[in-house]
Amino acid sequence: MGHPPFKKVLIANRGEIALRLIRACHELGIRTVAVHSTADAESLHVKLANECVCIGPPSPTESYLNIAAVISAAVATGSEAIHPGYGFLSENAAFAEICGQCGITFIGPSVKNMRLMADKAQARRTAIASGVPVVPGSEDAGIDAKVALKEAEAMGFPVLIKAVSGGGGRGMKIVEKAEDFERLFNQASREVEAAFNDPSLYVEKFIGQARHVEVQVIGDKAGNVIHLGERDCSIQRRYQKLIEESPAPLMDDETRAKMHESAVQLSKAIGYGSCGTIEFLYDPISKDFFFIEMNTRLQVEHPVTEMVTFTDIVKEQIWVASGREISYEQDLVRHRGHAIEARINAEDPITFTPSPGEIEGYHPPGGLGVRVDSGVYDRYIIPPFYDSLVAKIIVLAETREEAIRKMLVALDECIIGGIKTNLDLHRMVLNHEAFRSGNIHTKLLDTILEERAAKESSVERAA
Ligand code: MV4
Repeated sequence: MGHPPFKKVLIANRGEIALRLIRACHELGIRTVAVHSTADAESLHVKLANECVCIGPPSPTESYLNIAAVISAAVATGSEAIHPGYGFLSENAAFAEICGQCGITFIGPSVKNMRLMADKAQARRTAIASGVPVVPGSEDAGIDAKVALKEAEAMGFPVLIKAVSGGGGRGMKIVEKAEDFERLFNQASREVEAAFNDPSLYVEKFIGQARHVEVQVIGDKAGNVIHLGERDCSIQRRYQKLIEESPAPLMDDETRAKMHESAVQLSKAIGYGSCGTIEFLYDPISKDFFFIEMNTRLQVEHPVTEMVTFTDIVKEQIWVASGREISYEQDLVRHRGHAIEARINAEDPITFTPSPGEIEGYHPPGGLGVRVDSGVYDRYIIPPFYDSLVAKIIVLAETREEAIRKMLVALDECIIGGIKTNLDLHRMVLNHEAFRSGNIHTKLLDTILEERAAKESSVERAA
């Protein structure tokens, strides 16, 4: 089998992703260290890792985001590397830098690449320079509303004001007309200064009714980069993704290939040496696609790509972090079938507020082509301090239609008692004719929710 990439890795995360990372490490023959808050002492990641260290009280800032506590745990346990998962410290360049200074390998990209892509205006400029199509927008990021208005007028309304230090939709504002611009710009500037300690904004032409399509890439420290195809993540609400799938439906092979090529081009241009995601907006009518941002981490939805390509992205990410080259060439990546992921959250189906508490009765779905990534069990008490993701159900079938049917059966089989979940919302989306036709877009979930609200109020009127 040869020697493993590391002897011991610390998992700086919790929940389903901590389990996913522990699994990959153990398959590679790596020993694992779990870190946890006092609220997570009964969590599965603590039980399944080889060792565990309590790093603080429930509040994320005092535990999973506590750099000194995480680094101390790694040093104390003799961990050679830290995997940050997603969220928490995964895109914190200062943390990655400190890991390096302490002689610990950060399992992720270089600090330089993290800083570059965290600055969304710099990311734009880098994409333009590497020949990748980018949304028309301001060349110069800044804080001057008058200068920005000139640029907005040149590109034409509606425009989108975005935070240089934002990303993932945080701090975004749509501006429909010139009269509203200065007021919204100054308001955005104050808000993002408070949120990110950086008031810098940039402006882009707003692309409505587009799809959110992202390309999974993986690179190594020798400069090789391959892509593992794309995912459509258009089914989202307030930038929280609900359903993801691969391949993206109703996209012709030529456009698909161009998008893959663009993602590889940008990654190669920056010498990207880990797994990462290049986000695009795709307009299915004009078939244009535009780079919007790059995520320099492992993403929640990585399993759909793993299912259709039969690759283990986490294992590859660990190998390249240890300095090994990518284990296969682009031509050897084969895509088969259609995968869909449904994010099952503990939340109120109407208000979307979190619904923590004790799980009373738990039965995850199973069968051929059904994967469940979860960190919960029967009688597990979901703490109120973290995000509400309970499980990801991922299905793989020969076609999109079969994958949808498989998912509907899996949802029916899934029992999660004692708490509120979004299982019914998933059924509603998967049964919706627009979703089934493949004509999906970033506003579809809002539309489906409006239809539901209208139906319910008409039922009320009839009663
Ligand atoms: C956009 C856009 C339209 N035009 N940029 C949202 C998350 C972040 N990664 C980038 N996002 C978007 N950027 C331009 N120039 C549309 C989105 C977007 C979106 C916007 C409104 C409502 C839902 C959305 C879902 C995905 C992406």
